[in-house]
Amino acid sequence: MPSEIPNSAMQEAAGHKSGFVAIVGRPNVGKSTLLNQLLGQKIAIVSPKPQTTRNRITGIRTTAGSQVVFLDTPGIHRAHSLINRRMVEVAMKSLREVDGVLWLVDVREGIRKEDNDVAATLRDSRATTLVLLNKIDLVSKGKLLPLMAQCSVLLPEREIIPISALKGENLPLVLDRIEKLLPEGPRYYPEGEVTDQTERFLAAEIIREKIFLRTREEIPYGTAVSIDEFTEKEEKNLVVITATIHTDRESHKPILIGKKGAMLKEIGTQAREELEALLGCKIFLELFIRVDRGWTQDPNALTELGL
Ligand SMILES: Nc1nc2c(ncn2[C@@H]2O[C@H](COP(=O)(O)OP(=O)(O)OP(=O)(O)O)[C@@H](O)[C@H]2O)c(=O)[nH]1
Ligand SMILES: [Mg+2]
Repeated sequence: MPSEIPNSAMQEAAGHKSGFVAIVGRPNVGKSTLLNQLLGQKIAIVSPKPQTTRNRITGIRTTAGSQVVFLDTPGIHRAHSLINRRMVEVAMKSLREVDGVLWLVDVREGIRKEDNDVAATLRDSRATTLVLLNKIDLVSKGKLLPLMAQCSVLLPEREIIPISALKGENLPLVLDRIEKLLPEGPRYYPEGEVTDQTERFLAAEIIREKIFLRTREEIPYGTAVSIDEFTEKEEKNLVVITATIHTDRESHKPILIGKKGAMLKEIGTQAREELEALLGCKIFLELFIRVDRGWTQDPNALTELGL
């Protein structure tokens, strides 16, 4: 249980259930999409590219009788670079701290080597694992049976549920099973709190998502976003945000700026519009680009950028 949770949150009626549930799986299987759907609100960024999520993202779902704290995690893969190794560590560490695990497999991709490693960890875990075969909207039902058989060999006696995180298919069943695995426990967070991420972090993530959606090849992977200023001007219902996009190569800078600044402008406009909807106020967003050669391989730079 996180130590910062106040005692006042512990006053609960008997029979109340609560716990922590990690969402894990290979990159791009739909973990963040699932988190957002289970919460009914977007709190984790999503893109068609693998390795979009870099940190552990907390999402809280409160009902009359229960509270689940979901932990969305970076995709687990055989990582070589330092940044990717750190991301995989975040995911593997999350597995040790939870009551339940949602293990996602992309039905089009099936089981790969990396999945065997995770399955081995889950076999020994005290957490209840649900195996979720995701993206069933993309394949015919007949394709599911061999994969289900494979999963039941890898992780015997775990429930396997085919879902579509994107379309919401079978998610009520998943929520029902999560409710059943939760131990009795208090409400850790006040009702209405959906995440413990700061507005600064959310702003940096939303900018990073727009970069992931708009740039190609290695550019998104060499990019990080830091927030330099986040000032609320209450009298004007305005938030002033200044952010820096860090790129690890000089040659990426002109691409991120675009012709006559078009790319940077588009990233900024899209991020601003989403932030305005999220925070319910006007946003003044200014973006800068800085070349930080090799930051993805530099332990200190990674720590500074929250990785
Ligand atoms: N058709 C379909 N697409 C999906 C489904 N779930 C997720 N996707 C898509 O798959 C892509 C990856 O989704 P994410 O939620 O970012 O995946 P992730 O597992 O969080 O990825 P990483 O953070 O990179 O590990 C996005 O383009 C999603 O729209 C699904 O059920 N059906
Ligand atoms: Mg993700």
